[in-house]
Amino acid sequence: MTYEKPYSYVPQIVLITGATGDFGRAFAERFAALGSRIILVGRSADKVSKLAEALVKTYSVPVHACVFDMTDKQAMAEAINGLPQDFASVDLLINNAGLALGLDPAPSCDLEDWETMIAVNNTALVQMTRLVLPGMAARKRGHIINIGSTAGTYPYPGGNVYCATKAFVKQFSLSLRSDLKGTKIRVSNIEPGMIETQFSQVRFKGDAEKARQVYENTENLGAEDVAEAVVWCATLPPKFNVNRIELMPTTQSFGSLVVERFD
Ligand code: 8X3
Repeated sequence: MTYEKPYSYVPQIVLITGATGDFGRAFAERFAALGSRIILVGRSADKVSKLAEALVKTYSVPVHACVFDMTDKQAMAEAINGLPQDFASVDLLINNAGLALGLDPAPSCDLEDWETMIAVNNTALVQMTRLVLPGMAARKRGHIINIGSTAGTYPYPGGNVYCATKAFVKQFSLSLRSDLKGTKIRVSNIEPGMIETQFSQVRFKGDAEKARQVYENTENLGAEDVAEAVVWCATLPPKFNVNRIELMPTTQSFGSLVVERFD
């Protein structure tokens, strides 16, 4: 029996959306450490260029910075279609950009929050995927890693549209696998549960105290733990496709279904 070493495959060009968030930075660091060329996509020119500089300095890898808002379809198309030649053959796309906004019950929550979540978590994700796929298919090489969520499987009060967007990401990932038979392109959906990041600050719109309470008095996972799962999937030999990984802190588990009781 032969044993294949970990990291038997290293993606050469890795494109990461939401690159300056906690997950994005953790992914960028791990792939840069493996020697991959990195394409960073973020909204803030300042944050993207600072991260690019840090990666170049620490890991001596080529980094290309793309600055656009994920909801700007035209800017996205221009940036991806105009990638410099030495970054153009993306072989790992990490669709990481995404967010949760609000935790109010459906009848009272903000419709614009719903629209933003759908625009970023779903519409932008499919647009980015569609831009990158033809090149991967022509090269018969590529991997799309979507960052889903346990929320795509397990609903919770106030999760409403956020949960629905992540269910979309799960099914889109699985459906892509059907379409991509014969192309050698891999697709994986990584589905983290509660992870201590800026996620809750964003969800609670800057309410630091509410965000802090989500992670208090327990043992949390961090972005680097999710990066571990992403790197594992991406560095398996190309014959090995991980469809889904659902992960959560050991301290998080399931509650029972609830029943409405009448007085
Ligand atoms: C994050 C997981 O449960 O906080 O996607 O919505 S949860």
